[in-house]
Amino acid sequence: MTRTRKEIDDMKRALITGITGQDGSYLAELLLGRPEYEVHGLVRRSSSLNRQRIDHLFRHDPGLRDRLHLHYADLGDASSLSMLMDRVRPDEVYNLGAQSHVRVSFDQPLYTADVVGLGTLRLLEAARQLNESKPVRFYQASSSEMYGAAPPPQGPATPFHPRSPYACAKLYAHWQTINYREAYGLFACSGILFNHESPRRGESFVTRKVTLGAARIKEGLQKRLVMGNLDARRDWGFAGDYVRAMWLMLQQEKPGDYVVATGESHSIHELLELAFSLVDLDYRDFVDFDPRYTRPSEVDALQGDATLAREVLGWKPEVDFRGLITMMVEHDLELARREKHAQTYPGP
Ligand code: NDP
Ligand code: GDR
Repeated sequence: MTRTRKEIDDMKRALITGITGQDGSYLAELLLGRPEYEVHGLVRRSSSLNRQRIDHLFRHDPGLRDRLHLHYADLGDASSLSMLMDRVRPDEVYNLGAQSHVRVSFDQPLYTADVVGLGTLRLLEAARQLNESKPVRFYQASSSEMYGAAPPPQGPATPFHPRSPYACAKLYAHWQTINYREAYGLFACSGILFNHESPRRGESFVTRKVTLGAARIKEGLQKRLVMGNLDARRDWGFAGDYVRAMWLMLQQEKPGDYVVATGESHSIHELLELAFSLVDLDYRDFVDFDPRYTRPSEVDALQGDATLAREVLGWKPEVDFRGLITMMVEHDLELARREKHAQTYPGP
């Protein structure tokens, strides 16, 4: 599709770090669904391609393909971020890139601090420099993990008490984002998002591990599911709903920080109960405990208060806990059935 000069001048350019991740893929979809956006994604080099979550955007619709561009860079490499910022000159930057696994952050604390904490600072610096010649808006993916040990419900007035190297690094990035707003007048927002999931969730996070496990056990592809602490409680929403809140934050007149959550909390027991009941099984017959999946310091209970997001952004979640887990189990059943079929198919 050829665009006129005016249409090109009116285009908004968004830069997304973490575009190959769960949230990055939904956010890219949301922005490309709006004709005024051109989307630029930061990807890091790996020995084999890791773009399953965004492949469909390139495959199906040439109109989308023309407005989606990927660039090699890394949050660990400040010069690559400055070059990227200069080349793209984005109107909006969404910083979603991270070593995002809490348990892994105990095994790799320095790497996590570097990518999550300093990586954000590197990107903020590049954005600050661009902001001197053109206004740029910045979204930081902050996390409910920053509340950590603070008892629920957690909202904007709750004091932070991080409980992992990941959470400490996110808190550093959170305060840097606020400081760039206060010190340099950068339009910088921090979204404190509670857990959000989807069929695109990484397989080692608890919801996906459970929905995949239930589906594979049902289809006879797996016998047992080995888990950690089942008493923890989380406020789980749908990632597709949560990226809408990110976008809304950058469309406001003034920058601000918002909690994004459903306000409902469930234990891992309840998650297992629901997922296995959806495939007519009782989880107690299949789940084992292994301390490998516990954390040296745990976040016991999260339940967010998203009043501000509701009142100022007009945001509310569309998918509830049951709807979310049903969506994920159905998706994973389909995957398991395909895998089973591939195993038994005798070939042409
Ligand atoms: P994912 O783990 O699915 O995606 C993380 C993304 O970051 C991937 O695209 C990954 O690339 C990229 N990445 C990792 N390391 C680097 C690096 N050194 N340089 C550049 N990119 C890198 O996370 P989610 O989509 O679930 O989360 C998005 C963001 O929101 C993260 O910052 C996360 O910490 C935060 N968050 C998530 C919540 C949730 O419940 N999902 C809740 C609150 C905050 P690659 O594909 O190459 O690995
Ligand atoms: P979390 O998500 O740590 O909240 O961080 P995760 O799904 O990993 O854990 C949630 C809770 O489940 C318990 N748990 C297990 N977790 C995993 N991964 N595997 C298990 O086998 C298991 N058994 C029990 C955990 O102990 C924990 O209490 C996610 C990430 O997306 C972060 O990037 C994000 O910032 C926060 O959500 C909000």
